[in-house]
Amino acid sequence: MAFELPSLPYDYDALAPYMSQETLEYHHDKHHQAYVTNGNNFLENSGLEETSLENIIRDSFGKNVGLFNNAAQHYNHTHFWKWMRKSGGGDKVPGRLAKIINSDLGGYEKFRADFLAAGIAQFGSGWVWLAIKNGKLEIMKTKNGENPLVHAANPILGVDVWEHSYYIDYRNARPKYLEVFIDHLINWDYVLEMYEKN
Ligand code: MN3
Repeated sequence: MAFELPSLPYDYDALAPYMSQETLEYHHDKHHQAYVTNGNNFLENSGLEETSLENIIRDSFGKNVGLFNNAAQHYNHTHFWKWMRKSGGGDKVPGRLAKIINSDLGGYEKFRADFLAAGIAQFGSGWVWLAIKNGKLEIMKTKNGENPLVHAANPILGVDVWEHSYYIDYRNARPKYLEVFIDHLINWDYVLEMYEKN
């Protein structure tokens, strides 16, 4: 099935001042669109046209680099838009999820510190994740377009640490962008929704 660019689940100015309209216009309309367009070109005659996006990602990993990079980035960004909301973030974690963050990650404050540290430590382009691996929550980081699906895990939250995600609003200050993402943007309801699919 051909990839399609989803609309943003909010207005372009909805996340300001934390993430500007200009960032969302470039990031969604240009970057994500390019992954969709290029991904569709690589998908044609790949033998994976009828497979789900998740399986395309797993099956192309290490075999079809062009298809993998674009399909994974399409998946990552499709969820990334939904992992954010206006007036999100902070410790307003839905009860059930808060309990699991306590038991698996040592509590919200430790999750916040470790997630931030992982994002700062990721060298170059990549993503930082909260994922389920072996039945437990784990913070992971991956390079470029890779995601937990190709590391035997299922993502429930991810943040884009490619420079295109923060350079307009924060220049080179990746730590500031990550703090704002955690404190003001995370859509915990969608994180819970993904958790419950597992
Ligand atoms: Mn991006």
